[in-house]
Amino acid sequence: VPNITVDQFKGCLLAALLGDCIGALFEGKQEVPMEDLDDLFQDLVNEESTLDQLVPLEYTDDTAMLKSVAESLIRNKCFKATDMANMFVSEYFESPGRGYGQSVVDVFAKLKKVSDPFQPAREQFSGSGSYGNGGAMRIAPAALFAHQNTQHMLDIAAQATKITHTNRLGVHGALLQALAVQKALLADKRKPIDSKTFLTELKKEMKSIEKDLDKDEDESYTNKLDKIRHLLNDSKTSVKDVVRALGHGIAAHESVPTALYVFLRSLQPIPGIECDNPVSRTIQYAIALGGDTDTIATMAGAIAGAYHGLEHIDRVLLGRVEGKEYIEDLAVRLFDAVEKS
Ligand code: 8NA
Ligand code: MG
Ligand code: MG
Ligand code: MG
Repeated sequence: VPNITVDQFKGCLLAALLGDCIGALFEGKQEVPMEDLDDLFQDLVNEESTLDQLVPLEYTDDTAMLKSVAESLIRNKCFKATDMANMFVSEYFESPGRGYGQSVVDVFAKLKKVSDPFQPAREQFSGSGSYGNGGAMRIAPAALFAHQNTQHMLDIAAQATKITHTNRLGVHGALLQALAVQKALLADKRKPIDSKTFLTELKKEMKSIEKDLDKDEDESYTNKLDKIRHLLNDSKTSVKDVVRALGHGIAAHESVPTALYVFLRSLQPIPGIECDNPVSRTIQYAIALGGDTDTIATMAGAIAGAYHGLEHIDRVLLGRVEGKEYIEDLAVRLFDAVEKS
């Protein structure tokens, strides 16, 4: 059994924070020029740079909701739907300007009035539920909290997602993200990650989660995992290839597999990215893909941070973002809650 450390919890949540805050500078841009982005990152990691007027970079909905997931699990030592829903609602109404999805705000308004915390989410999109990536973007604390028991983790992750997202694609996207964070956390650090094995094991889990799906359903996460493997096999894979094959949008199925690909690709150097810190590289590459940059960078960051740990969080980069002390303390309290749960 691997020895999981509090520094991995810190790495996970701090890298998620970095991805959100830096990614938010580019959210919605269809293309992000590699060279400009590399110049920005060189500046951001340079203590002497004159970027001070730009900082602190503010976090968005991704981190705001992640905070609530973590705080609710810490306080209750288990998942409590009403409590987590209340946390989402009060966080949103205290700070509504953090770039929430267009439709999820209707859920928050309705949650104030109903007693069933799952009802408003079920009513979204004429009853089909949201397939946005808002469930997956905030799920890392649930993966850390329940990493010792996969079934328990998947159960908590599904429930935590269904407070706002009930569409199969939204829920299963959060489950894939949780599994990826758990796997990165538990990976043997004495040898490099074998991407093929990593993906094969995730595919086994997702096959079982998607067992009721039509075999040739194109939008299955099982199929996406095969696409990730193909892209990793080709050393000439470009930003455009990745976006074409996996997407970079606000839908869970067009961003969660993308984030996983970004993590695995960023284990090695990437042409056009100067920085050799693997966590910073992960975040930079996620942003280079454009689209929902904050959310893809936060998800890729969470996986990378759980694997690489606090020692690979660039302190200068971290100095530029809002909420770093709070998130580091949150990681400590989440780690303590695991030991007591
Ligand atoms: P959400 O649940 O409001 O979903 C986001 C959007 O996805 C909706 O507004 C719809 O346009 C679309 N959508 C989701 N489900 C369906 C469906 N069943 N049928 C048709 N359309 C659907 O919000 P969320 O919490 O999932 O957030 C997702 C993303 O939006 C996050 O990146 C978040 O940061 C936010 N956001 C994104 C951008 C951007 O430009 N990429 C900008 C601001 C906010
Ligand atoms: Mg956001
Ligand atoms: Mg946003
Ligand atoms: Mg986003």
